[in-house]
Amino acid sequence: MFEINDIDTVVKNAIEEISAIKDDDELEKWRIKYFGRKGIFAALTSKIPQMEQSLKPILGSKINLAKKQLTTLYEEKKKLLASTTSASQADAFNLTIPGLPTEYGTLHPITLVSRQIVRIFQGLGFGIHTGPEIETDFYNFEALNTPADHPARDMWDTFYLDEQKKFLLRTHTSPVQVRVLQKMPVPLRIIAIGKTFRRDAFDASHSPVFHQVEGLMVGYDISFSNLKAVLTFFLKELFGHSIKVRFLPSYFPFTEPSAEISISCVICDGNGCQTCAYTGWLEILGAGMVHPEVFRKAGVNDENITGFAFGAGIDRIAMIKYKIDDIRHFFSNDMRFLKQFR
Ligand code: FA5
Repeated sequence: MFEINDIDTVVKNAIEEISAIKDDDELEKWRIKYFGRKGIFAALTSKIPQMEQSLKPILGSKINLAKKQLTTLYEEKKKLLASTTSASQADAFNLTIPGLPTEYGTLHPITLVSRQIVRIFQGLGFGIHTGPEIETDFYNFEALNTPADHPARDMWDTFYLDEQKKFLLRTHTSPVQVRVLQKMPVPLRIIAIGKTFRRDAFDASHSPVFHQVEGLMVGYDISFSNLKAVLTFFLKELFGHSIKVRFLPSYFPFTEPSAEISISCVICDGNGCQTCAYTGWLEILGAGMVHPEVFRKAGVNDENITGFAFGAGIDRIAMIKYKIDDIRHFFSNDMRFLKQFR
């Protein structure tokens, strides 16, 4: 039960509360508190039927009066808040406040290294070529002196695209050698950079998708000395002129003779560390003199033409240059990693 005076107390409290209100949210809470379905006025009204008969009309009209008074206050407050908010919004357009910084993207480390390689070879007069990522068996293997029954096919675990094994994802950039020899006149010197694919398990140093740079220089007087000179210059430009470059005999079906080329370890300066497996050397390139069979398959039949070719893994080069211990960082799309390179 309640008394007539209780209504006065409710009104007094409501006026005090509304005058302290500073924003729309508080005002809405106030409205719900007094006028909501479970609000104070609803509660008061619901009690009228239990009141003494003679009091009912007095209480009813007193409640109505109070509601009217508070509704007027509510409307006024609402208008006041609307006008002050737009005034403070006008203040927010302060033209003297410095703007928010623009977020710039960064280049992927593979892109950075690729661009640097392109610059070095452009300086030596090499043209830049590309080839398709989907290749045929002919360009990826057959024309590179690696027929189907050749044991060297085991060097490249291949993603085939059809049951006949005619189409595949190129396992290296070497098929570009054949495509260029077919369409360009000799002498020529080119590099080709792009994605390559192998069914290798994804671990710290292997990715099923990686990047290679291929090089090819062909002419009438190209010898192994040219190969040594060009690749030594390239590696010193890339890693710094204090490194040592080492050539060891190797084997590739499409070059004869073939070489494996290493640089002195840039982490330990050749003294031996975990990165170079305590050998002091890091293997960077495969290379050699173009095999006569590759020239024949590409339709180059002049016996006086010779050339050298090389191929390197760009991901491994980027790992060495930027001291990255896991190739998987390149493919993780982690902004914290990517933002370190500019
Ligand atoms: C080749 O692919 C030859 N085509 C290179 C060549 C070209 C030799 C021209 C002679 C003349 P190899 O299979 O060794 O060679 O691969 C070359 C480089 O690719 C390796 O040294 C390594 O850096 C990189 N590589 C190979 N497999 C992976 C892989 N799964 N993930 C990352 N890098 C790889």
